[in-house]
Amino acid sequence: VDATEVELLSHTAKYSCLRPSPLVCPNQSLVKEIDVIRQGRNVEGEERSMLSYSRAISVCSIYFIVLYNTLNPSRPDLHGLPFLGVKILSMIEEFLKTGQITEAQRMLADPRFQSLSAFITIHGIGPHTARRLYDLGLRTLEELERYYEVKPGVSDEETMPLLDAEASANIEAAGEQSIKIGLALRHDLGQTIPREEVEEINGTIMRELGHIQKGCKSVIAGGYRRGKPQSNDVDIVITHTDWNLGSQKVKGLCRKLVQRLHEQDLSGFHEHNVLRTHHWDSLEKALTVFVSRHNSSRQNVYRRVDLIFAAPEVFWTAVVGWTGSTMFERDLRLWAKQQKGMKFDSSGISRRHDSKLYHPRTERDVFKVLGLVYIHPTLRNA
Ligand code: DCP
Ligand code: MG
Repeated sequence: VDATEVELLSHTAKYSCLRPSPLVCPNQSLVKEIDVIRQGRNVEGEERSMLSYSRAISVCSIYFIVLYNTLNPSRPDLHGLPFLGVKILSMIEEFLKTGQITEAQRMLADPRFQSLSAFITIHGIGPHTARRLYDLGLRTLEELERYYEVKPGVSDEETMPLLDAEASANIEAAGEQSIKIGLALRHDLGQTIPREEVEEINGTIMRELGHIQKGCKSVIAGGYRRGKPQSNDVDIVITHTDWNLGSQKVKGLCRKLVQRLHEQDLSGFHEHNVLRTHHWDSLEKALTVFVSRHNSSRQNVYRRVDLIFAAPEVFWTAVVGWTGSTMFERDLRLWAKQQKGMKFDSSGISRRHDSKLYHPRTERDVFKVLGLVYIHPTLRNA
């Protein structure tokens, strides 16, 4: 990388949706160390600071060689790179000298950090709830189990009734229920899902959907689509192949499918989007816990599966919105707003001044409408 190239990068690369970011970064150990500090900010609810570290990680993932040069006086001065402030640069310097960052090591040894990090691994527990539980004096997952009166591995419907529209009337209760499920199934939900099984789950779900509505299609989005060998959950975006009538055909399908999966004993628990207090788009979706029978030698495994239903005219927007990464999505939104006067989210693209809607017919069209060069899903690991 020569000086002009760096100049170019530093000016255009503010938005991660302009940068091809591979899954495996050239210096994983540095990123891992910075990520500890990011996690520390996350569990403490320091969102601005967390975002700075996320951005630094994202930049480091593709610029490691450039960074290295930064610290070598015989190379050009590269302090102009985006999102690498004095503090983070000095941490990187420390890492390159010693293989560690003091602040990260301090954090890893901090009991509060350990408890909060453990708590947020549970589905249904975010940083805010984690701190509330910690303030109640709870320190370990076993203590959480006792607090919520959850018996590990026990997840039958007698102890945990289905989350449905009625439960949603009480967000508080629904949140608690979600945590109980997360705790009871924590050993299953804590395991990652191999690609092969992700594909099998998609196959099963689309087969069941075919019994309700013919002519649907799906794309598996999320980390799977970005090439991750193992996923924490499965994100499936579904639409109908009929461009003109698909919109009507997709309407209400979400509830029907979840109902059917439940009748077939394929779905243990589910939440509808009404339950989501922090939902960021208006698509019909179900956040389910799917009963996966992938490995015949093993028992059923519970897997988190998100089903997202989109009308054909917003299908590719939804696919792009659910492919991630989270940083890539954030910058897509920012780019659209700041540079194009447009609004992008998973449920659609519109022009701000006159609310004109765009209906891209392919994924490349989504990028074109936003004035972006197409980036392959496997290079969206910002
Ligand atoms: N997403 C988003 N904003 C959120 C949550 C998700 O933009 N608040 C998008 C970006 C994510 C994608 O949806 O990449 C799927 O979210 P996941 O949480 O499932 O994350 P991944 O699929 O990327 O990784 P994994 O499921 O393996 O943890
Ligand atoms: Mg996912």
